[in-house]
Amino acid sequence: MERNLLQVYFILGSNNTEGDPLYVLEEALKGGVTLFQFREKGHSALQGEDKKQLAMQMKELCHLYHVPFLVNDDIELALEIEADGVHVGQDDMSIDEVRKVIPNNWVVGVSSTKIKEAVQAKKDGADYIGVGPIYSTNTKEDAKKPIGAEGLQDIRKRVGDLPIVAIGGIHLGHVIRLMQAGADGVSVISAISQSVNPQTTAGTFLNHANYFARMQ
Ligand code: TZP
Ligand code: MG
Repeated sequence: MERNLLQVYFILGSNNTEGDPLYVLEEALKGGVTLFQFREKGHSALQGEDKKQLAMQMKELCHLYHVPFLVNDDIELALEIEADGVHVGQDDMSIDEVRKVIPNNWVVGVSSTKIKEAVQAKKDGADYIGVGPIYSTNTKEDAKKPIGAEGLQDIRKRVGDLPIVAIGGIHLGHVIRLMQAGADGVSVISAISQSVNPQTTAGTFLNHANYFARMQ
């Protein structure tokens, strides 16, 4: 995959904002997020037809702004609504199983907290890995222990040029440090979804990522 897509990777589900998730998403898209993942999980998560309707509307919005739309975990839903890819965790379907049922050109991402998981994901042919949690987060209830920028750096050393996006507790002030540690970009939920101005926040994330790129 084009690694620049990972620069500002926004993730959102209906319970990550008190507002209208479609409004938050469109603001974030206007601000310049580069990739989007629909992650409908946890407390009061939508299911069935409601989940599908929201996903379809989000996909349409993303495509309006030429941003690829990925689905977390739910391969069936991703196929039904013709997403652009999927993201799976360590406890979800294996990459092999996923690849068997999805179109060739889809992006497949895998979560990795440890070196071993990251190395395995690379072997299995993941397009990118989501590495974290980097910092502590209140967004994911069952999040593992944070690995810090050092943990990210250790993983980068072991996976060559595999595209990496850092995730977990990330705010604007972390971007440069995490890209120095080897991330191609940052993945955030609350920093954008809980922002009073998601558009400005997304735009500032992109400025930070671009600033780092220019310094290379
Ligand atoms: N995986 C590891 S941490 C996390 C996920 C989905 C939550 C990230 O949310 P936030 O609000 O950016 O910390
Ligand atoms: Mg999962």
